[in-house]
Amino acid sequence: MPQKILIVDDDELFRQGLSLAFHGDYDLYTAEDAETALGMLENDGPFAVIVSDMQMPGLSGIDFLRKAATEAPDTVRILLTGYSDENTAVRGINEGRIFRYLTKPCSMEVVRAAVADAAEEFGLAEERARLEVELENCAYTDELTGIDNRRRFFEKGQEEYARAQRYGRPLTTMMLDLDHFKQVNDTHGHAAGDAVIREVSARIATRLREQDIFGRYGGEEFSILLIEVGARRAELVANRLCHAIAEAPVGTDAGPLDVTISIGVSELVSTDTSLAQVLARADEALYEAKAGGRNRARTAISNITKIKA
Ligand code: GH3
Ligand code: MG
Ligand code: MG
Repeated sequence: MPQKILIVDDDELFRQGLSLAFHGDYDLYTAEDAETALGMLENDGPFAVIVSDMQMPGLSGIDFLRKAATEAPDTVRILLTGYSDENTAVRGINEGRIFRYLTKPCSMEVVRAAVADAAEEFGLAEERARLEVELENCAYTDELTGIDNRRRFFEKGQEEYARAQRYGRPLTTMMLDLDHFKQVNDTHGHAAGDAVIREVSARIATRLREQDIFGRYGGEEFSILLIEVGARRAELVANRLCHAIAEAPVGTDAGPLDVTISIGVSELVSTDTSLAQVLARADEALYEAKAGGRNRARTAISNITKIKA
């Protein structure tokens, strides 16, 4: 898709000249005054580049570009000035954060070159922003399953932990671990093991609510934070999750495999001093679930007074 360029100039001949010069290279918009251009910024953007004349009836080019810098900060701005305007232009260049200014009269070739540079600058900034988002996703997302990684789980979990503690709200953690998973790898290969981890993760994710926090804690272990949920309800959820994994075999390239998980559940209590402490109890309960025969959930018993829901 060609980049959008907005030309703002009250000189009709100049606008027509640029329209001809740019024809086919860009998606060109022209406006004869700043007010019209502001409307276009709002309705037709995003624009890669704005080229604005300085002297126009109504809002001046400087004031227009200053507004544009606020309303469309990513759009790269070029100012056209007359020789006599150069002193005033300095103010505009600072205030409107101008990429380049051109002194009129100037040839279409000069404008073309400046717009090409500005459009490239816009493209690079876009690419940088895209990479930043990608990098952030990489840092927070588990590659195999696409769910939150351990780091992200703790970041989000920490906030919820603090909120629940402060307001005395219920909060429950779960630790989940695949049963006899080493055998899956040993018998069917690592790729089949990966497919199992992905499918288990997907089945769990679809059974949680939007507000719950679900992360891959490590290898074949997952962790969950149920927001505004106490141990009693969490137990029901945990049993449902065990069932959701055990009820149907997981399809892999090595054929359908029967898989089960064990879950430890632990509720926040008022004497807890960290999320890690709540998770540690869930981990102990998980070991009880394993010892009790696997494919089941166990809840940590706490003698401490529970937070009321
Ligand atoms: P238990 O029922 O007691 O949990 O037994 P287990 O075999 O599941 O537990 P163990 O901790 O002995 O083995 C876990 C295995 O999980 C060992 C490891 O190679 C495997 N594993 C960890 N991460 C991955 C992964 O990302 N992909 C695959 N395919 N395997 C993994
Ligand atoms: Mg295991
Ligand atoms: Mg394990």
